[in-house]
Amino acid sequence: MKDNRIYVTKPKLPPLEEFIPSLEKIWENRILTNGGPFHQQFEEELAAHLGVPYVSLFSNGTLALMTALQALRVTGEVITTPYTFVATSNALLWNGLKPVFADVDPQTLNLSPKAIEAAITPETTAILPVHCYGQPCDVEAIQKIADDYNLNVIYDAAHAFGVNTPKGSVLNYGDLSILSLHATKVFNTFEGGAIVCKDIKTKTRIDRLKNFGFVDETTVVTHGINGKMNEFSAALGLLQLKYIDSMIEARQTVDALYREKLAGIPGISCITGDGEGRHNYSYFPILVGPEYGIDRDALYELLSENGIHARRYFHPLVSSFPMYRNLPSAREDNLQVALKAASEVLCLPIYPDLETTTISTITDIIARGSTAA
Ligand code: T4K
Repeated sequence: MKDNRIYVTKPKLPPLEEFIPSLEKIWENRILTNGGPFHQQFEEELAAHLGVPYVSLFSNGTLALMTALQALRVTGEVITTPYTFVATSNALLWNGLKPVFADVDPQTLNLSPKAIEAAITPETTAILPVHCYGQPCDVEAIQKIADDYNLNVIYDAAHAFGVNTPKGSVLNYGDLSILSLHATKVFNTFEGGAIVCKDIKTKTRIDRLKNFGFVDETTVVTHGINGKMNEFSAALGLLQLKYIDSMIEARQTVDALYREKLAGIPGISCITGDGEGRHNYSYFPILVGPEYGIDRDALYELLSENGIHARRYFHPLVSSFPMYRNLPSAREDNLQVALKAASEVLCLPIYPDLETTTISTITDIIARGSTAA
């Protein structure tokens, strides 16, 4: 039976006939993975497209994150946000690191530089911020803290494909940035991820770490893992690069239409960036405040009853999950802004071919909900 529900996202794929020649090449070469020709070409073209020095491709964003922490030999405590997908802090636990949660900024819902500074202890070695919904963190302030306290910065840029500050790609800030190229992201290779780094020495270490630690056929120099991207995903990524600009433009149209139609509904606010640089419109989060007729969960249900499956990204807070909730930094009074956001946020469907009529249906339901109390 066909599922007619509207989901928070719908992956965009290039025309199938354009992908067939790449598939034929893979079938002909029978090089399916382990750094084949598509992998090599995609790494180069992706770095050029993003305006970054080096890219190492991964099979997903989570392995990229876990490997980034290994690449910098991070130890001890890492300051991070509770307002994220659970992969962010799970990557710390997988590396035997202690997450220290700090609160977020009420405007951007990204880690607050002030809260970061207050969380630093003698055990702190790194900061792991997230460019949540693709909105850049306060990268300059975070870099200043990192320099003052001699800390590494690894950005979880899973949402920030193609995002620029006025000074260029947001991925050039910090020591490393990681991307997710998962099906639900702005740019997808089915599953996929990447680490962006600044020098060839670091790239070489990352590339060894993602390939079992191999240097050559018989030499293994480190405790690597298998994080490699396969040729199918790399070939798809290469083709997606042709379409990414138009996909982001189409998302921008959806974003603008939502903002226009939601303006003036009491209690509904949209998260707004600083308007500088280039955004990617990866999510469309709204905050359902106390002045709205019903609470966020009731609006979620109302939309759901009408076939619209919005998502509460990021509720519940990561810090409330069993493996984190006993940490001192997980205390609710330490994370008040994040807690409030998690109780009010609702991410509305956004994808390039979301129809105008569907957007109107969604915003009409939201407008009706405001008088439903
Ligand atoms: N850091 C951050 C900040 C992240 O947000 C993520 C991932 C990561 C790190 C880790 O990166 P990866 O290891 O995943 O590369 C989804 C994604 O699975 C996850 O990648 C993403 N963040 C997270 C925010 O969202 P779920 O559990 O909400 O996905 P799911 O399956 O419920 O999909 C959401 C909706 O998308 C569905 O209702 C239908 C639609 N959909 C989904 C898939 C998979 C499709 O239409 N087609 C599809 O193929 O986690």
